[in-house]
Amino acid sequence: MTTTNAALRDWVADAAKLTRPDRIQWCDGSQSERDALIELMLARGELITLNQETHPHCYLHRSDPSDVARVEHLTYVCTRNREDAGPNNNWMDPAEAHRTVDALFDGCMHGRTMYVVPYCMGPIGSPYARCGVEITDSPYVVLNMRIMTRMGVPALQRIERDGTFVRGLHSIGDLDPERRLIMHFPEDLSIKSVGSGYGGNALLGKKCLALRIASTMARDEGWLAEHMLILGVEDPKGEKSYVAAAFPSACGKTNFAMLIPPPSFDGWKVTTVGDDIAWIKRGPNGELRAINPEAGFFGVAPGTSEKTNPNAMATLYANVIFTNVALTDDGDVWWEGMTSEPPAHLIDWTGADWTPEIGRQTGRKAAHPNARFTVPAARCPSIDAEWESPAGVPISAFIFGGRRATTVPLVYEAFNWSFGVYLAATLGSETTAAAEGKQGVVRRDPFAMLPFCGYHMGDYFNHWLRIGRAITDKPRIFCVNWFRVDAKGRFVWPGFGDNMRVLEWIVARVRGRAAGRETELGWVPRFEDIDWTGCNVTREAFEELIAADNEAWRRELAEHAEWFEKLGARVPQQLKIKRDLIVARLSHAPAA
Ligand code: GTP
Ligand code: SPV
Ligand code: MN
Repeated sequence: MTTTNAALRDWVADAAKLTRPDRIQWCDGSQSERDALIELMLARGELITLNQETHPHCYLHRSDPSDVARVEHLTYVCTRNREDAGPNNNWMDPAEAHRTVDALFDGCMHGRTMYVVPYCMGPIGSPYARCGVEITDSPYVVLNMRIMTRMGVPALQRIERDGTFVRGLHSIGDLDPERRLIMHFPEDLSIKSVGSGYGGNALLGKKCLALRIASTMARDEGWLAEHMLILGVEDPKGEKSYVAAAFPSACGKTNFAMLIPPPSFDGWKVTTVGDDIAWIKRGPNGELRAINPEAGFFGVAPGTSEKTNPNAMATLYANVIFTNVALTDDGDVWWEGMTSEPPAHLIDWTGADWTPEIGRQTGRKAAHPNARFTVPAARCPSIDAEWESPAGVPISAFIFGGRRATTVPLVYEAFNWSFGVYLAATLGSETTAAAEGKQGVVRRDPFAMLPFCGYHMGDYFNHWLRIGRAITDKPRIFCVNWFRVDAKGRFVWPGFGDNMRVLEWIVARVRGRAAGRETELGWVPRFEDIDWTGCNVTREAFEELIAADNEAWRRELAEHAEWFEKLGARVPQQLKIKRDLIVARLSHAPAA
C-alpha cells in the first residue's frame, strides 16, 4: 500500500530518513492487520490475553510505570508569535521546537517497524470531519487508533480526495521522561510526540488533533472544538433534546453520557453520542449542531461498576483493550470501585502480587488511578441512533462542571449566553490522576479546556462570545457540581443515575417548563422543582447543596480576578464587567 498524495508520500519518506525504521507498514484498518498486531504484541509480552469466555477479544496492556498519564508540563504549542499560544500553553519557537524534538527522533525507529496510520476524526462522509495521518512505532497506538478513530483505507481515500490531513509523527522513543515532548504546530497542522505511549500523549487523533489543533482551525473557521460529551435525553412523550457537557479530565463525562435514569423516571431515556470530544458548528437554521469526532471510548476504569455505570460495564464485555488495570486469577480484570470487596488475590497494574492486606499495608492500588479501557462506541447499549449522523445533532444546552468539594452549587443556570461564558471561563476544578502532578488542588480550568486549547485563552473566550452573536437559536448554559463533600469527606450528592434529577430540570428549563429561583449566580431549582421519588436527599441536604455561601463566593470571585489578570489583556472586557456585576450583587445580598 502507498498513496497518490505526493505530500503524504514525501512526508513519510522524510520521517523514515529521520527515524530510520527497519520497515514501513501502511495500515489499512483490516481485521487481519489487527490480528497480526495482537499476535506480535502477545509474543513480545506487551499484551496479556484475558479470559476469552468472559471477555472475548479482550486484552490487558501495562504501561511503563513512568508513563501513565498526560504530561502537561512537556506539552507545547509552537506558534511563530509567542502571544498566540497564550499563557495557558507552554511555548517554543517552531524552528527551535523542530530542532529539539528531531534530535530525539533521530534514528529512534532503528530495529522497529514504522506504521503509517491514516485516520478520520468524525464520520467519513461528514463535512464536519477532518483527517490525519499518524506515523508511529507503537503497535499499541495502532490498535488503539483503530478503535478510537475511523482508521485505514476509507480515511486514506478521503485524504486523497480532500488533499489535506494533519501530520502526526510519534515514537515511544526510550520512554525516558527526560526525553519526552508533545509538540503542536497549529500553523502548519502538525504534531510531533516522542517518549510516551500513553493515551492523550500518543493517540494523536484525540487531544492533539481533535482539541489542540482543531480548536485553532475552529477559531479561524468559526466553529467550536470542545472537551465535551454529547447526550440525548428523551421524555416519556418522545420529545428529545441533546445537550453537550464539559467536565475536566476524570470528572464525569463518560458517566454522565451513559446515565441510566432512576426507576421512578419511567419512560425517560438517555442516549450517548460521545463521551469526550464535541465538534460543534452552525447548522442551516441558525442552531448549533455537534458531532463526536471519535469512534471509541478511552474511559477511566476506577470507579466504574454495575452500580455507577452499567452501560459502561456492558460495553466492556468484548473487544476491549484495558490499560493498567489489575488482573484476577481467572484472567478477568478488576479495579478499585468495581466491586465493594476486592478479590483475595490480584496481579496489580505493575505486574506484582496484590492482596487486600498488601493494599492496606502499603497503600498501593491494584489498578492505577488513571487505568483506562479502549472500546468501540458502537458496543455501548445506550449509543444514540444518530451518533454517526454526518450533520450532527442539534444542541439545546451546554453544561459546565468541575470537581469542587465546597463553594459551587449543585446546579445553576446562567442568565444569558455571555454570563454563561463568564461562568465557564472561570470554572475551577480539583486536579485528577488523568495528568501528572499533584492531585486534588483546585485550579482554574476554563471550559474544561485548560490543557487542550491550542491558542490564547483570552482569544478563545472572545471566540465563544462571537459564536453567541452569530447564532439565532442559542443553547442555554448551566453549571453543575456533583462533588460537594461533608465534614467527613463523603460525597453529599448521590451522583451517577441520580444526576438525571438535575438533567430533567435542565431540559425542562430549556423547554420553558420549569420554575426556579433567581440568585446572584443565576437561576437555581427550588426543592419542589425536582423529582425526588426514590431518592433520600432531604430538603435540608438539598438546601446545602444548592447554597452559594456569600463569603466563599467573594473569595472565589477574587480568584477569578487573579485568573483574568494572569491571562492578560486579551481577556474580553465584557467578561471583566460580568465579574464586577456579581461582586456588586453579592455585596447587596441579604445575610443568610
Ligand atoms: P476523561 O476521560 O479523563 O476526560 O474523564 P471523564 O470526564 O469522562 O470522567 P469519568 O466519567 O470517567 O469519571 C471519572 C471518575 O469520576 C470515575 O471514577 C467516576 O466513577 C467518577 N464519577 C463520575 N460521575 C460521578 C458522580 O456523579 N459522582 C461521583 N461521586 N463520582 C463520579
Ligand atoms: C483526558 O485526560 O481528558 C482523557 C484521557 O480523556 S487522554 O486521552 O489521555 O487525554
Ligand atoms: Mn478527556
